Amino acid sequence: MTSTCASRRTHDQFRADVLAGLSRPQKRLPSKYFYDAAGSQLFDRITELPEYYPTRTELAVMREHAAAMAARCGPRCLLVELGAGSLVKVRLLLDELVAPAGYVPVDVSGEHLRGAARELAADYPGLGVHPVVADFTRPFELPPVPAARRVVYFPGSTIGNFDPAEADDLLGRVARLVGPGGGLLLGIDLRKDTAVLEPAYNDARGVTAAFNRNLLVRINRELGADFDPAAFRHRAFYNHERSRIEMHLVSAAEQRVQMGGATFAFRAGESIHTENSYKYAPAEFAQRAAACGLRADATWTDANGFFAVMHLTAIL
Ligand code: AVJ
Repeated sequence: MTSTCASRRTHDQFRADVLAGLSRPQKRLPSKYFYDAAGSQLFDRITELPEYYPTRTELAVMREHAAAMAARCGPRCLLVELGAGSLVKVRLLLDELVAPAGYVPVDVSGEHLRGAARELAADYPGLGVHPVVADFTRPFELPPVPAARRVVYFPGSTIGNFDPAEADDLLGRVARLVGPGGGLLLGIDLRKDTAVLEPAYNDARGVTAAFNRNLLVRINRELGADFDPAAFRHRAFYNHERSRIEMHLVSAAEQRVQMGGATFAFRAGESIHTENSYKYAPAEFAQRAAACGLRADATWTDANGFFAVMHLTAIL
């Protein structure tokens, strides 16, 4: 039972999630599966697009306020990053931290994680780097590294991809993971004009459309489905009522898709909901976090108020 290897378990979970998602009245697929090798490359291209403001704005906020953020983290902290991303942002923080006790990147992709950890360790001699291969949307344990304080770093506004109940659950688990007095440094994308939001997810070059469709390409390759990605149209719009960008793949025609023994029928115009990207107001987010055991005590934003990095402290 415990001998099943991690990649096998991940694969089985992927299959189960896809089957369950496509069996619902409103078909859906979890956005965490966007990031295979091709999807990660497409996401990197998205971050460079003129319309996609979040990454460059967050980087600007980090560059300007890294010293203040590091001061909040305090000396000898153990920095735990959820998702081992590009490593650019965490370097800005590491450059300012006073005698960090260690760096723990947590990521599902063991390969990506080890590569990133090695790269970072080479540039920060003396820093203990302890990668943990885990799906951070589920409970995981930290290596027993002595530290003055544990701080979780969760950049990129990935929290926005969680539904409110899932986000609350994650916030609660982070509070328990860092313990009373521990911290969370979090990137969140803020509410703004639809005229700014919608183009960010409907870029002129069609990179976001390719990123969205790549999920079908991945399902074909890894789960043996027979999706025709070209028969699905990319659609992204801002849902005001729920303060979120929704991404869908809309079937251009009536069609059937096979996967394993199962068949999924699509009406013309029927969609698969592939992602939510929630946008928050800082005060509202702080209120939600407080109910999950985290008190917001510092917020840094850009001049436009497009993006915020928030520091929160776990309370008893
Ligand atoms: C930054 C990874 C959270 O919601 O903006 C980009 C991913 N989806 N374009 C976001 C994404 C479509 C994304 N994250």
